Amino acid sequence: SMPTDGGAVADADMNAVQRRLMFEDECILVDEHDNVIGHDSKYNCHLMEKIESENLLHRAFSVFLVNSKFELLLQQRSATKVTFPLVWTNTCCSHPLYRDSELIEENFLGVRNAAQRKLLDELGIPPEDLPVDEFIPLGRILYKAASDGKWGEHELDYLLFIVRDVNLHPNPDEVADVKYVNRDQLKELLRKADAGEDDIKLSPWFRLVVDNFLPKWWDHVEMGTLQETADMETIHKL
Ligand code: DMA
Ligand code: MN
Repeated sequence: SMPTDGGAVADADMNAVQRRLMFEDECILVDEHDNVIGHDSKYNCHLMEKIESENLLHRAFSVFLVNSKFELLLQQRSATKVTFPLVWTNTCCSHPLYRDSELIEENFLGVRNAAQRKLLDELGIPPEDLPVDEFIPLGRILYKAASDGKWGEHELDYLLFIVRDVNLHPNPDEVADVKYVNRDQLKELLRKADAGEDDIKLSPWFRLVVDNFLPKWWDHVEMGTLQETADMETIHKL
């Protein structure tokens, strides 16, 4: 059936898999300094009205996986995602959940564990192919972005980089398409998105990372000095 509230996904129209995750996933609420202050459902954390009225901010992560040729793996979100359906974005994004294994702050282990869990869920990459120690935390950003009238993001997002050749088995509930891009191919994708060609849309957080960090990361990973660009002290408000 058609959405009834101006394009926003109404509860009754929500895909069953995504609805289940909206209520089962318990996100970690943080303050602007990334201190844990509580928890709330994924549903509440992504309702723009709640975000605004209660100033809800939750912890998230964004993985940037490149293969041994330093090509970046992108995904197109499935049409059934409640927020940002069909947009192209970085390899994998989600939220560490309010559970012991994903709340561990030492060595960013909670966020790394969550990344390993979702790379299996979304892209079918077995955990043994992605040892948690291989994720390189490079920074944290804080941003807000509306998806449509009802849904949006307000996140403190850990940026994780990993260099790895992997086998992919994308999960159609999560992912519509995948592709690797080199620097020129990403430039062409950005141009198309800006020009509105081929219906290409990019996620707002991917765009922020592309504009603020990715060129430098790409320079450094090619030189073998990626670790030098890591800054886990600053929280960049974008
Ligand atoms: C949320 O990603 C995290 C960021 C950085 C946007 P998502 O909407 O893909 O989360 P999930 O896969 O859990 O639905
Ligand atoms: Mn979120």
